[in-house]
Amino acid sequence: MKKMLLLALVFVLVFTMIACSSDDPAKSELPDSGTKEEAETYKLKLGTTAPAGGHYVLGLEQFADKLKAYSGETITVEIYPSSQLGNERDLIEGVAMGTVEMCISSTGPLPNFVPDFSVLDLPYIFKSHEHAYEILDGEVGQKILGQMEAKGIKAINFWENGFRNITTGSTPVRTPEDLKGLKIRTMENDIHMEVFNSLGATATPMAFGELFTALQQGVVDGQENPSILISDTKMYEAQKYITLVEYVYSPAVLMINNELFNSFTAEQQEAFLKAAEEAQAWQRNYCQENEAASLANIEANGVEIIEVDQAEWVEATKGVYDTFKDKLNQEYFEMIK
Ligand code: EAX
Repeated sequence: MKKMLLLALVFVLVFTMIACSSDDPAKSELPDSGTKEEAETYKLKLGTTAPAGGHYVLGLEQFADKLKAYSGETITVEIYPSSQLGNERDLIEGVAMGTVEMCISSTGPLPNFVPDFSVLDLPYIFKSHEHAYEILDGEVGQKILGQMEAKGIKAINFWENGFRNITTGSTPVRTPEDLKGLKIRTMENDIHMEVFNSLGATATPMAFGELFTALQQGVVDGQENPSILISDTKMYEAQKYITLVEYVYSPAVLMINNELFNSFTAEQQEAFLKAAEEAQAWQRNYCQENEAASLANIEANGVEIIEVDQAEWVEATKGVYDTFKDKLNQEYFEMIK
């Protein structure tokens, strides 16, 4: 009798196990309608230093629209342009702590959080947009982004800020020597600062939100940024020359608080990543298509365009590599070269 009972028990147990295991994969593959109702709804604040109507914000609007649609309207994003939620360092710290849900920031200040970002800032390390995309979307870029997780940030992907040019107010910069004695605003980035200091200028790090006034008031003689952002922020109103050095490729990283991202359902995470990937492609394409128009707009507003022999600038900035050699991730450096 005991034996029979035991057998029956084993039978029930095995049957239950089979029933459960055959049920599970179907569940995860085909979410039932209940999943959506269970998913929490989110309203995310996203900060950027760049202006409304500009290269980041137009891409972010694409992202917000797609995310809203793909998430079944469970995730909406509110964009706060023009440093309304703080400068890039504040934004990154805010996303790490969860006081700001999301931001997009150029990689300029990121070596202060993850030193391996530095390798991306070396002068003339990227030969073209395509070279940059290949590295950033490949192993090097993805490994560096992954390091942000330890800081509390899920770094999603690289968008475009662009190749950086120099603008000045009263002194035209035609050769590297012309930078001697000029005060040039840079980002809070050791390598960018060293480029200008080593050429005899005084690099003056400053928040982007303070830059326009600083140019107008002559606190600095010039600055460096991609043409598209120079045009978007109307810096031509305070500058007379633009020198097309393209000395650094400036990527931007889309970020979200890591814990917040992990609180999304699997479907919401998938929707989020899909929206981010599509918006990234849209935004890079927008930047490339509007590069020439931005430069034309700068010129139309009274700024002289100065073309340079970039080989001369490559040579003049070579010393920066030696200064930072020991601080760079050698493996990534070799992979980019
Ligand atoms: O991310 O600070 C800068 O010069 C950046 O290019 C800007 O914040 C865009």
